[in-house]
Amino acid sequence: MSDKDIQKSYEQSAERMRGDNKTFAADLTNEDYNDPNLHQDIHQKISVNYDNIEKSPSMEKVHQWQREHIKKDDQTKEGYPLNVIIDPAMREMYQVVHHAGMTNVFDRFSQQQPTQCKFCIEGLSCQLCANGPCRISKKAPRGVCGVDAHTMVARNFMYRHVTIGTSANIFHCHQAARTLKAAGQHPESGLKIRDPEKLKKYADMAGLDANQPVEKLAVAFADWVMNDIHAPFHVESKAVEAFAPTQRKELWRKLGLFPGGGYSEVAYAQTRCMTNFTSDPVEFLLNSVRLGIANEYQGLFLLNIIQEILMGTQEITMKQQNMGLLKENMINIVTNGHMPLLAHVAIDMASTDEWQQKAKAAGADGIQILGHVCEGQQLINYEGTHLQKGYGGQEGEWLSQEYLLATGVVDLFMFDYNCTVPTMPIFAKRFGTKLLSTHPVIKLQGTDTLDFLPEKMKEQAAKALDMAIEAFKQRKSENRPTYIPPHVSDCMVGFSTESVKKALGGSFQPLIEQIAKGNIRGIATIVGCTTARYGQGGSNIFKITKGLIENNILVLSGGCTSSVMEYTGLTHPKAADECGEGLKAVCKQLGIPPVLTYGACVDIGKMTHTAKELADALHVDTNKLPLVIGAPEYLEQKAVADACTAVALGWLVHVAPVPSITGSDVVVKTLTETTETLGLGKVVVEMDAEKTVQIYVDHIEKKRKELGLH
Ligand code: XCC
Repeated sequence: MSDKDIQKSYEQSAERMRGDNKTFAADLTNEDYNDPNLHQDIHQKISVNYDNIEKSPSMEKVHQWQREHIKKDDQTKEGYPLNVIIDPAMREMYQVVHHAGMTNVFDRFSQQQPTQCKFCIEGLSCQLCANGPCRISKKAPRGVCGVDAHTMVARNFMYRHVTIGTSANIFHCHQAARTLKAAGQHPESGLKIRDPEKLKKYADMAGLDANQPVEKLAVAFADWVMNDIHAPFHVESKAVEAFAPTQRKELWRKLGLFPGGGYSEVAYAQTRCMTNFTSDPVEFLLNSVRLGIANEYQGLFLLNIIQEILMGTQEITMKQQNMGLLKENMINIVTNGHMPLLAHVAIDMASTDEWQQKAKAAGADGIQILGHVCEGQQLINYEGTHLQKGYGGQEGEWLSQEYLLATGVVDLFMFDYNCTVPTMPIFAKRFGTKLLSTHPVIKLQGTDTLDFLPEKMKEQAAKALDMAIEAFKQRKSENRPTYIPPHVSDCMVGFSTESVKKALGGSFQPLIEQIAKGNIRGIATIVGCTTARYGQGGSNIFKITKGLIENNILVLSGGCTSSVMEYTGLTHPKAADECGEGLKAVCKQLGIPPVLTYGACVDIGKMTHTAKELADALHVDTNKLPLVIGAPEYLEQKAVADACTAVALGWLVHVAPVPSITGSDVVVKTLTETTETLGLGKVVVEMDAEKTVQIYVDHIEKKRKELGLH
């Protein structure tokens, strides 16, 4: 067959499939692609004006405006997106990017309306086999294979959300364990074991000999973790056995939910999703809960422990957040993602006189590394990173990354998985930023990628710093215009099971007493992402959290929600004044804010740990606690896996926007009612902030009653 014949067969297929003899993408232009090589003339074409924007007022006034703004009902389509963007820096930079005509997340959300498909929104579309894609309607109540609406929705839920989210968290844990092993075997790697006591404690719980030399113990514990992750699904997980609450384990065994090795669990679950395999919808949902358990104990929980061993446990302190921390004459490195493993070695190095001198030799005042999204929320919390000279503070949430590059002063943007958007190469090219992926799991078009080699982290970190210095020199030599929005929030950070306990004088008893007295009615963990949706963009998180603290509910946050809490002032001790009387008094007495940031969305592992210790102190199972979980602006698959973790642990979990389950009443009823009757938790979906707060309050009061508290 000649090339011409092959071409012809493609054209004919395209014609058959969509009635046109070329691929659809042939109608798009170079501007519609993210490959930076297609944007040669981007500097001439896109003119950026930093003056033609409405500047945000001082932070104090911004806080006032935010509070008045969310009382009004105007976070919908009219006035979008400036009616949902409540971060003062992002408000400014959105205007810059929008006026320049560059693609950006909020404008893309608008472009996607109203084409977003209602079948997909409800979970009623399937693209698994070649008979499809199938969409369920009254006229066509089954897919071609015969699948009904309930199975389709349940299978989509597990396959598209829970398996991916679970494997991503387990993958993260796996990389952390590799790093811990390298720290034990290769001291020349720049890795340190900053918390050997924690290593001993958890190695001992794992049944290892904790009295061996620390380096050897690190290797043994890392191997133990990796072996458990890689075990078969039909062999019970040792990590779940070692770290999960006793009563929960009994329940999970009874319900057939006790997981085996994490990766194998994901493979098993995905196998069940193949066309014409499992078709019982409830099976998919229970399997999702089982994945939620692996997600926690072979993912979040262990990766948190390992990262604290490497970076040092949290310490409560005041730090700063937002774009105003960028400095025009500094070499600015922003590190993005969720695994600050290379980043923490880079911070160590950037903090040395040697590297600060190199920066000065390049004409800069110095070199600083700032964190962004969840990676940043971890760096701001760990003692081993946030006390360092080369650490510059926290930038923002995932929605702001394109706008961040548009400041023109980010010299290097390095990232691991996830939450680096695909358009970054275009922004990097337009604004002179160097991009560097630090793990091959994430490759962007036209962008350098490092192999993930923990043994070589020192060399790799040096490469990153050198790249940043070169980019800075280039920026200066071209004399490029820049603009840094001057906004900075002061925030109290560093909360974790240990640091909270320490602040309370060594035990959770004082907190339990406040809960028992009713000054604190209960605890809400408000976690996860922010979305670009109408009514969201940070606004929904802020509204709900305000409502909770006014009702004397203490809030723990993690993920991009923490950035929202930071730029709205809720992580400042002054926010105590906005609480109900009981919580206000407790916060004032302890000098803490009513929102305690635990860090990243992956730090949910620490929150569940705190909850477990509270349950232990009260001698009750975890599902008895006056505790609720919420992801008011969930975005991606890990959040859904985390919701399944919460259900496994017996908690009420609220998610918004509504996940794609509303196409099936069996699925909705199972997740929102039946699971609770089994001793598990349940899911709540509600888009209205005030109603959400009421649901939380009612649930907490119900749990208090069951505990005999008034
Ligand atoms: Fe991404 Fe974590 Fe979500 Fe933020 S919270 S949008 S996952 S960066 Ni993790």
